[in-house]
Amino acid sequence: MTKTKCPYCWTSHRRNELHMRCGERCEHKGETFVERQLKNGRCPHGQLPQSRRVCPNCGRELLREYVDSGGRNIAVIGSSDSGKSTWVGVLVHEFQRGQVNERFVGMSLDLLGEESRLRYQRDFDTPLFEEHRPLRQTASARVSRPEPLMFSLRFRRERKLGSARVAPVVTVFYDTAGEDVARAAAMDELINYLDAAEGIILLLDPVQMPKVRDLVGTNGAKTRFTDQLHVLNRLGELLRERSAGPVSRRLRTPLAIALTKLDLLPETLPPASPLRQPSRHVGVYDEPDGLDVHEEVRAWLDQWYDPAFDRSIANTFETYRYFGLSALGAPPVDGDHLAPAGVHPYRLEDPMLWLLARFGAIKMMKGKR
Ligand SMILES: Nc1nc2c(ncn2[C@@H]2O[C@H](COP(=O)(O)OP(=O)(O)OP(=O)(O)O)[C@@H](O)[C@H]2O)c(=O)[nH]1
Ligand SMILES: [Mg+2]
Ligand SMILES: [Zn+2]
Ligand SMILES: [Zn+2]
Repeated sequence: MTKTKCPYCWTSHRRNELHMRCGERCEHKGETFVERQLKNGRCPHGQLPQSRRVCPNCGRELLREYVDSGGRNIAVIGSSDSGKSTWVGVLVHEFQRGQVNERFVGMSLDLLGEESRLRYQRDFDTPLFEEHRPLRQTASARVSRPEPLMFSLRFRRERKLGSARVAPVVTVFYDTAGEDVARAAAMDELINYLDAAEGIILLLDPVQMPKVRDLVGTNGAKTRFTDQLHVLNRLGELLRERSAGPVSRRLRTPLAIALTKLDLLPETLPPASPLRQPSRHVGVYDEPDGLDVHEEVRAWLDQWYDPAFDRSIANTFETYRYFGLSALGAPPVDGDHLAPAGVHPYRLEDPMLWLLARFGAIKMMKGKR
């Protein structure tokens, strides 16, 4: 029987272990009981319960769409300032009404629940697309747990007899604070969260790599600097502690590793680089394009960062893929203003499309065109 992972506290529960809550008319209003205590659709006190299921561990309500579809959790991690929040913020926008939306006909993205909608509006959409300013640093999980951003994605599949809509993929994003990933103690707190993830997206900030910094300078920006190799090793260590199998086995969770802020790096990319071309994922995930980029970024990391990085990943993860992207398309003017031309991402969606293809939500096109 499939289990439901609570998107708030990351514990797993069987479907019939989920709780329900007594309704308005019950004198025990607000109390919870195990779903199987339900008799003829009524709570143990004989009244109509609230319809939403409740997590037995943390007591928070689970959205029906999440429970029914078995939501996929995607963890977004990376060192401070690597661009995690900006990536999430622009991604949702692109899937809703940007270029990605145009390239996947019939696709729709809906934020699920009031909390996700309000938070996306307040923390992502308003600053980036209305006030045209960079995002603020994400609060540490020591202060508050990373709150999930939940949305459902629907794709239309072309069939011989017309098209059919397929079941939605409910996705939950956790945008962690980079400062937590750097601190070992805080990272331990993130372990449940990483353990619950069905896909991990690790963002790498090129500006935090010494050779790149010498080349592009820091534009006067404050230099927060974390060893990204350390982040990766720590991630592998923590996931391994949890996995049941022998320690030598590589981890199964698919890992997408994306180099961010490509707009700062044109000099480091050869003229024929696939990273200078727009992505070819139109209606499907184009695997040859994905592999071209993968090899390119691997070589780039060897040259500009550290060959130990790829070795470390290959030793730790069974399935991984490199990406290169820019969420903003151009560097911000300063801490309060994005580039005047606005937000023009490129290859931003690639890691997400790769995971969706692995989840079977979109088709993967394997052959050459
Ligand atoms: N040039 C460029 N800068 C970017 C891009 N994406 C993000 N940035 C900048 O990088 C800085 C960090 O971005 P955030 O999205 O806040 O990074 P974060 O990983 O969420 O940081 P924490 O919340 O501290 O962990 C901000 O100043 C962004 O404006 C990009 O695509 N290009
Ligand atoms: Mg952030
Ligand atoms: Zn009751
Ligand atoms: Zn919970």
